Amino acid sequence: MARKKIIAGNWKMNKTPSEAVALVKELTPLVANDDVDVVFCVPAIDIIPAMEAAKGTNIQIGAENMYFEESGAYTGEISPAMLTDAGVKYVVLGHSERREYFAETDETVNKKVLKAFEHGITPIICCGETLTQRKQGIYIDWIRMQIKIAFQNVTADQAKTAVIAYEPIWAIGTGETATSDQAEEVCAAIRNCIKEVYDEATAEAIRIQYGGSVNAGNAAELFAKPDIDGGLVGGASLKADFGKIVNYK
Ligand code: G2H
Repeated sequence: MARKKIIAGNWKMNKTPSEAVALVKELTPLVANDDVDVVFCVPAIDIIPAMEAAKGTNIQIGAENMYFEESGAYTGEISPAMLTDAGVKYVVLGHSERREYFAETDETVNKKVLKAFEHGITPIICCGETLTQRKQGIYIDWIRMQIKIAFQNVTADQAKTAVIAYEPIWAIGTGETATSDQAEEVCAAIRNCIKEVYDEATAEAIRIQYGGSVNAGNAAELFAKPDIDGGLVGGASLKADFGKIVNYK
């Protein structure tokens, strides 16, 4: 069965609540495409106003992070129940910026992945290598390790519904995109890793995005690759270009 593409914006730390509403309204007619799942992953404070603005459209609102505990004395964190109560269905987990600036590890990503599934939230699990790791030729090994740890104790039925975002760190926000062949090589290796950990059916069902300077000019070539099921888009998701990415065909 063909996998439905999923194209998600990752707004990062951009847009105030009123700006978020304006951007959702501006992009709504441009991203109206039911052939793909369209998700806007927005800052926590923007979730409710963005959700309101997206009501009745094909846009789904996601979060950019979530904590792995249910509730309690974790100042500044947001819980899975807070997200589900607001209607959130997707959460980005383990983005390289969270790993770099907020000390996230493969182990905390795994805890968050398990908690997201427990609450019926689909995790968009990020992985990716540094330029040094790529040059050293260890990038596939590195990503396989990230995937294996992120999926520890995740069942095959859960894994089938997950989204993985392959984001080479050297291509994030740099304007330097991986070539479609480089991206496909890693996405295929990720699918193979999922097949080894689970089975063929799980590997065929799971959706794998590419992320890293995706734009209106390179989306079609990237998304045409057999193992790339869409994209996680940063900078270009904040402007009208996102409409062109969603309608890449
Ligand atoms: C990678 C990506 C979105 P950008 O972080 O997750 O951002 O498209 O700006 O490289």
